[in-house]
Amino acid sequence: LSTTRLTLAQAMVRFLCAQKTVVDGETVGLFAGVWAIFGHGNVPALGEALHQVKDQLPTYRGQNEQGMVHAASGYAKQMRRKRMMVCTSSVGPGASNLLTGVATAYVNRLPVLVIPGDTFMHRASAPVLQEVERPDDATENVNDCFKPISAYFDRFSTPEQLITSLPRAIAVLTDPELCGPVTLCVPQDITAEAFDFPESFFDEVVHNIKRPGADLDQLASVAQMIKNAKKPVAIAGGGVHYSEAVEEFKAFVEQHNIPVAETSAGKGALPYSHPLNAGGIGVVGSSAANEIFADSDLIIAVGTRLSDFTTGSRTVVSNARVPQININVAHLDAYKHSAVGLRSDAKRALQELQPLLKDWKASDEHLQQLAAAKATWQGMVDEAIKPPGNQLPSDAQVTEVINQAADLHKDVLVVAAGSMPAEGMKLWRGEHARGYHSEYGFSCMGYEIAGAIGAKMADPDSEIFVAVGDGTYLMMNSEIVSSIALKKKLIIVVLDNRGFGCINRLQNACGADPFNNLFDDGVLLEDTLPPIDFAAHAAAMGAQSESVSSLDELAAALERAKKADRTYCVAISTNAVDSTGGGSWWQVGIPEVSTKESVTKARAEWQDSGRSKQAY
Ligand SMILES: Cc1ncc(C[n+]2csc(CCOP(=O)(O)OP(=O)(O)O)c2C)c(N)n1
Ligand SMILES: [Mg+2]
Repeated sequence: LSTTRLTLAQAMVRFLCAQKTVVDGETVGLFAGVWAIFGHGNVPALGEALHQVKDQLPTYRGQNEQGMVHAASGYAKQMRRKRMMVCTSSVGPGASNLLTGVATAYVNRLPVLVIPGDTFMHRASAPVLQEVERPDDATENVNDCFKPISAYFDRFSTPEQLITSLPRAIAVLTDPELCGPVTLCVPQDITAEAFDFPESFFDEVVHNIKRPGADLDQLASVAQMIKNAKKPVAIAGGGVHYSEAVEEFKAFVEQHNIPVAETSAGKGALPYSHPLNAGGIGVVGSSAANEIFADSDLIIAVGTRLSDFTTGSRTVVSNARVPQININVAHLDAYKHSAVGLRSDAKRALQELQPLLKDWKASDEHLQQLAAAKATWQGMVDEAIKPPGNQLPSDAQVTEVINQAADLHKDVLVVAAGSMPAEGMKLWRGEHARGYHSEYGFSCMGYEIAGAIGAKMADPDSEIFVAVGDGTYLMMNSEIVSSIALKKKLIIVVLDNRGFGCINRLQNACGADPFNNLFDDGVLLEDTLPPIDFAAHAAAMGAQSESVSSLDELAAALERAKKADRTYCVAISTNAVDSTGGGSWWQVGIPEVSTKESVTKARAEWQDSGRSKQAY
């Protein structure tokens, strides 16, 4: 047996370099790069190993560990999970800073290989700097917090454990069902220890998308259910993209006359202008989609987690109301809502249903209804994007200006938290499948700018527009430095409504007084907080930037931004009041009793009314 003596870190890095994938016919590394913030937990051994392969597997310095994971997630999402990145941190706070990013990746089922440093296995110098030391358990430390948010977790106590662990890690990262962040904790001492690794461990492996197929009887009964329907509707979830089933999905709905609604992760499955595209489904959806779903007799949900924002807290999508088929590769999703599960890769299921459905079509009346519902919705959209007069512009009007600036056949809009995931869902008019990049699984404030760097790495020829609220910008903006350093140009639009606008609206809808959300309502200061100069802030980190005070100025600024050769930030004051309608009911927890009448009224009128439409 031929062997080679390597440290754990060297062997790990060499193994990662040997993993390949095929993108557009070209064999490339499965791992496109490493995000690293070094400290004593990872610089001596892993730093040394990464330096040796820096031309093959580049290492990038992040500014915040959470931001690094968002960047890696953004890359994997935009690459449709075919390529991915690694994130490594030191021990202690470096590791715990990764956690929010890892949770975001976990919820979004995105592959990220996370390598936090870990404290010494041998414990000769325990406790070490940054160790979380417990009186009751010597084996537990901060890295155990990764367990519930990792798709696979390991912590090495000998270097040869890599030989069994790394193939399992890769199998999870490349599995369509199990996919999520993998955490491999590398204790400071063990990472530096050597072992005689078999040469064959480093043989090249090419990974492809795995396409498990459906049970044949189940496929036949699902086809029969569809043929029995008169007014079926389909949901396109993120799984349609990850399965690369966009073409098959389009052919399926076109051949059978099936109206489509998209989830936040699924948007782009059909071009915005496609006649069968009813828009977004559920809480951030369009009136057209919600209306056509309410009148449907079968829901075919493809590749969706069926979160409350998609299902309207199970009032729009609920098989208590109408039968439902879940086409999903994941067990967890296929059988949700006690629906009829067709457990399969989406592309394969749609291909295999075709010979069973043949020329069957849904009723034409259904399509006429869709056209009418879309016309009503277009009226709401036109109203929402109409120029504002003397008022501050709305998020909707800003979104429309971004639409006009963008090449809708090529460019990308990134959103994640605040008002923009709703406005983007309703109003972004992207015509291509990769144009809408919304992290609306965890809706993590701070994802946007960092995640957008990953999107730019995946789609270098597209302009990446990042729509970010002032709140989210304040929470995490430091990856602007990474975007400048790595020449990953972003166009960042900061919509400054002086606080947490969407939460203030929610608070108001719950019957409460404005409290602790908007700066102008006395957050932080009794009197008014001076305006925050976001443009100056971004400029201080190396971006080009400007503040604009109207939509016309925004349009002109975006033209300058497109011509710029580096990240360009445009800040615009917006109003915190307006939001585009059309969405469905959503369940939140409004107090059952309160001394405030407006609260109990909101409970009765909003909460209880919708509850009656839920199954239980
Ligand atoms: C990390 C994180 N903390 C808290 C929240 C809850 N939350 C959702 S939106 C929001 C306010 C966002 O403010 P801003 O970015 O200014 O957007 P706006 O609502 O004003 O459009 C908050 C606090 C969240 N989604 N993520
Ligand atoms: Mg805001």
